[in-house]
Parts: sequence; C-alpha cells; structure tokens
Amino acid sequence: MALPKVVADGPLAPLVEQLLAGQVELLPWSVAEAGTTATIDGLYTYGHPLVDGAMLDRLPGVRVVSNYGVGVDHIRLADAAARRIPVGNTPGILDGATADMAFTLLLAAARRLIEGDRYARGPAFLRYDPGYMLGVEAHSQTIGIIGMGRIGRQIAQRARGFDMRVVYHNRRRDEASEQRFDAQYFPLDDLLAASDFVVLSVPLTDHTRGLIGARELRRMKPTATLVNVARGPVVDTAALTTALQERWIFAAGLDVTDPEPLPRGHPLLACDNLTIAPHLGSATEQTRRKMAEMSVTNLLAGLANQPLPFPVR
Ligand code: 8YV
Repeated sequence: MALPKVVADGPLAPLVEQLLAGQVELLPWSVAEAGTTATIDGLYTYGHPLVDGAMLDRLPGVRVVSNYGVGVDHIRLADAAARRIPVGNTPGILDGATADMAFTLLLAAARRLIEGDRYARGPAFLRYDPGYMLGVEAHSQTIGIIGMGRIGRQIAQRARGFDMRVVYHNRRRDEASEQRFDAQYFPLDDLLAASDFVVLSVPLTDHTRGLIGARELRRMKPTATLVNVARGPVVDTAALTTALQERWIFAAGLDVTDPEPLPRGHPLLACDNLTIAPHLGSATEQTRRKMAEMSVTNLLAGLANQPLPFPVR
C-alpha cells in the first residue's frame, strides 16, 4: 500500500526522520508552496512557515497539520478549523527549557557575560581591573513577567529562587500564581516602570504583535533589561535598536527577533548591550526528543483519521 504523503519543512530532526521512516513519504515544503495537488495527506511544520487557507485549498487532501513546537502563530488556526483539519503542537514539555533560556539570557545580559567572554579570550585581558564591565544584580530585584502562562509560571518559579519580587501582566489575573509566587498583577505600563527585568513569554497574536515599542521601552528603567523568549514581532526591532544604542535601557537578551534571523549587518547586532541566541529556547536534547515524539504521534494519528493526542487548544 502506498505510504501517506507528507509535506515537511526541514531540515528535520534526525529523530523525526527515524520515527517517520517507513510510515510516510516525505516531500519538500516547496511542494506546498507550488501548485495545486490533491495527493498530499499531511503537513509537518518544523520552522515557522505560513500555513493558511490558500495553501490548504491548494492541498485539499490534507487531513492533519502537525507542528514541531508549541507556538502556532504561523498556522492560521481558523482556516484549518473551517476546513475541519486538526492542528497539533507540543505543549507543556518545553516550558522548563524555555524558562531556563529566559534565565540564561537574563543573567548573561545582567552580568555582561558575552562581552566578558570575548574580553577574557582577547588580547586586551592582561591584568585584572576592578572597574571594568560592571553589570547589574539579578537577585532580589523585581522581575516583570508579561504572559503568565505555562512558560511564564516556570520563569516565576526560577525568579523566586533568586529572591526576586515577581510582578506580572496577563490577559487575565492568575490567582494561583499570585499565591504560589507571591506575584502581583500590574497593568502593563506599571509593570514596565517597576521592573528591573521585563521578560516576554506571550504567544504572538494580533494583541501582542508590537506590544513593546518605543513608548514602552521609554517607560522602562534605564537600568532595566528586556528579555524575549516569545516571538520576535512582540518587540518593535527598530525601537529596540535605538533603545540599546541610546541606552534608554541597560540591556536586552533575545532568543527571538523580527525578522528571524536578522539580516547580517543589522545595527541591533552591533549593540554590545545585546545578548542574543538563535532561537534556542527548546533546544535541549531532552526537550527536542519529546517534541519529536509528540509531533510525530500527532501526525500519524491525523493521517489515520484518529483524534490528535496533543491538539492545539
Ligand atoms: C521552535 C518554539 O518552534 O515551540 C516553540 O514555539 O519557538 C520552538 O520550540 C522550534 O525551535 C522549531 O522551530
């Protein structure tokens, strides 16, 4: 019997390839972007390619969209729902890794670790100077978490271990987190003004796109650090570039950018008060293994016309 045909955007994780071997016929993403064909049974998204109604109409045989990752802002969920195509993702299992990355960036930015690393390796480091590369403290400071979802709560938990005061902003109040982390709900503007570290852990939606622009950056303390482990477009790149260049804020730690990757030579990349990672939030051996397993389970269930074990909610 012919194997179901799945269009996947790669490169695929080796484990995904292994798990799919002999189960599906994999075709390159260019097939989904080209003409109309009724012979495709499923879509597997690995990076963040757009999946919209126009694409689904060109591929009327598709009966499942499986995403490797939790964020599905690149998939038009309403378009899929209108065509009764289930969409699966990998929630829950990457919260810890992403919260670890938020703290990695927070601490590295606060303590100027990357600058220090370059200096420690370079020719100028010949003797110790007590006045150089002074950072800001993280412990006992105020962290403002924007987006108190699964990842935000894990960030709050880590913050408590650093004796930080936790304030948060969210679509709705989260009384359980308020109790658990002694967290206070703040309107956005108040959170920005009060926080030493502003951490973004919101999904990208129409509401959060451009949430942090020049006005918001101006409200932050000049000693504050912005950390983004959400999606690049939550922050206005041009405004952040100016804010770092003109030192409106102390530093930024970014796992995501808009666009992603930034064009080589972009002025943001020249800022020494920027700590940046190439979207590594979920990039640990353990988490990526679970992401592979869940996304493959979702794909195979959908292809078999079974309910997805991890549907997007
Ligand atoms: C990436 C992520 O999707 O889960 C998410 O939302 O941002 C990441 O896990 C993953 O790196 C694949 O692009």
